[in-house]
Amino acid sequence: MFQKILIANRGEIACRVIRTARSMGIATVAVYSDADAGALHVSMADEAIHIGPSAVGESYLKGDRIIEAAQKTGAEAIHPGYGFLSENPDFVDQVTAAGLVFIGPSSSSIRAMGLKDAAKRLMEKAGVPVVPGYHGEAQEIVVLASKAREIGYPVLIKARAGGGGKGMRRVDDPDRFAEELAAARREAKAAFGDDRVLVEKYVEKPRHIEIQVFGDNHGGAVHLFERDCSAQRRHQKVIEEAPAPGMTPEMRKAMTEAAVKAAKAIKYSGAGTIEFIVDASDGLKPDRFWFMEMNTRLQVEHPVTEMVTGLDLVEWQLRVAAGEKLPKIQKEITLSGHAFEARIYAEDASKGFLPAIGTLHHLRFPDHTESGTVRIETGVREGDAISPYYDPMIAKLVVYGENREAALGALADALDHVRIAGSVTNTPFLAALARDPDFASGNVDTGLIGRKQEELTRARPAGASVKALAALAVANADSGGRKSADPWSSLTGYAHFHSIPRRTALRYGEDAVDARVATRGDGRFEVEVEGTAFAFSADAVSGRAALWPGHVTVFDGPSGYTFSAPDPLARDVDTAAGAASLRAPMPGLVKIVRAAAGDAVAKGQPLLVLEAMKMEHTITAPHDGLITEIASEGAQVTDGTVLVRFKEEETV
Ligand code: MV4
Repeated sequence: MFQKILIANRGEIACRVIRTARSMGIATVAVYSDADAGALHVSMADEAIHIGPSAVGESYLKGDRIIEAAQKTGAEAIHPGYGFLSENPDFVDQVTAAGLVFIGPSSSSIRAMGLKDAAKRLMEKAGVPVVPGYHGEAQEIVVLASKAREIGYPVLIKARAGGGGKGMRRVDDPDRFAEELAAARREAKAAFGDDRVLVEKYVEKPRHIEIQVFGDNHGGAVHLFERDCSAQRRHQKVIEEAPAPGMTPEMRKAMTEAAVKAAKAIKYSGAGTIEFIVDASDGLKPDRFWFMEMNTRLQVEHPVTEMVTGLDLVEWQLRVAAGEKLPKIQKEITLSGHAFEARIYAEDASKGFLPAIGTLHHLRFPDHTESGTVRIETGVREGDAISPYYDPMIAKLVVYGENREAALGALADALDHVRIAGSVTNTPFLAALARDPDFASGNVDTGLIGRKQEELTRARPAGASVKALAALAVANADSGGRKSADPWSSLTGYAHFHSIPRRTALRYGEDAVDARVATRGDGRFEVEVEGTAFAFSADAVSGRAALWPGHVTVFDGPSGYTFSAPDPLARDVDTAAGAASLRAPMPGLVKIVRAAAGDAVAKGQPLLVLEAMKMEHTITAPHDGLITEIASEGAQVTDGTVLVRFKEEETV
């Protein structure tokens, strides 16, 4: 077994691999970019090597720097995680040429599965069912159009170098085939540098059921049952589960046998996933599933398989890469219970899933629920900024229950107890999906979210009781309760008499919240808001509100409602800073600076451009003034960082 491995990845998967490596007594080396210098995976590893600037092309995709870091630290093997270089066959060859072990499949396996047409031909030859269609070498339009007619419309044109839904075109009308083919080719050429296509019969309302497979270097190959990943939005998986709802022993036998056959056909080694598309219009039938593609890596959703088999897939990866046989034979691998994984993202589902920005000022997850266990996989800590450089996934919430109903209850309950303040998240959307009747009944297909997106993403406005809780939290903070992060720690310090109602200066979006807070004699609190009086005990709201600089977030089920609340302490600072400085509204990169120290600027004049979450934000002068300091181009800032200082106005 390896003494030391390098993890060529970041975020939750890097933390995940380090955790198992540590449990096996294997030393770990992390690699990190500028933006990840303070990241969790860096602190978890035994050693850490800086590999370059924040942009992935300058760091995590720099295979030579990663190999150099492994050699420098004496790591014998490299775990790629997923994404980045995990399915780059040239990187695998470079690692091997450097005398290191790539923890994953051979470069030939990756190449064999990389082009969808060749992959399908290989699977067909191995006796694995593939979607009826044409995946030959001929690309002339007359040939393709003739094949489309033979297949029967509707058909799907797919880029052979594509994957994950990129470069696909559905054609219902034969008269539009030529123009759709031309468009598909242009898109494929632009995206993959390869405009060759295949044509398939379109499977209506498909389900996505995938089989986890594992091979070793001794000819062994097994399956670890199925996962259903049909709950997708724009080819991004949202909630995954194992086992698949409605799966029958007959169907499972047929799919798992096909998957193992596929793995053996390419002498696959390591963790892999065979993706099938399933026509479930008449239930799950063994003659209605077809090979879609093979993922030659460990997948994001592998934890649901781990939960229902009780196995550690990263441990298996390490053992197989070190030359060991598969740890179990097929009949020793059993399935019990049910698991879900929900991907928690910094994105605003109510605004078209706009990427969100911010700092995770408050980050808490439930550690259990009444009907099942909870497992959190994350690469961030409370206080981390959502990086504008990488996938804004905050955490994977994985739950396990003895059956699907229990697991789904655990999922909904756990989502209701996620507490994240400082950035908008998709948690309300995930909770709505978990509670959707079709999803709950297992009636899931890949179009479900698209069909119901409006109702699943509709934002629920803050109710009066939520506003009352916010007011109470701020009132308490104003009276000096801010010393502790928990706004409730000093509430009990209130004198036990009726206080005079205090107004609170809260804002919710653009609206002022007019609330009055009073202490009642019995140690309870009365809050009046929008004409309604609410009575609270000191601890009735504990754990439901988070105070962070200039804000309070109140949690109501899976939703967090954030109010701006001028922080009494920050107000002093802001007063000084308000006249004299301009702070970053969000974490990001100072991309362009349009002014300099010594410049006299006018209110509204653009001063700099901040790049955050792949968007540019122009920061303008809040008032006329003379600049004394301004951030430099290329500076990486977090929200609240002072970007510009103005000459203090002479006080009379
Ligand atoms: C299909 C299909 C219908 N018919 N192929 C999407 C990404 C890639 N894995 C292949 N995909 C599809 N291939 C035929 N012949 C529908 C999809 C598809 C899909 C498949 C699985 C999961 C989610 C999906 C979302 C949209 C389309």
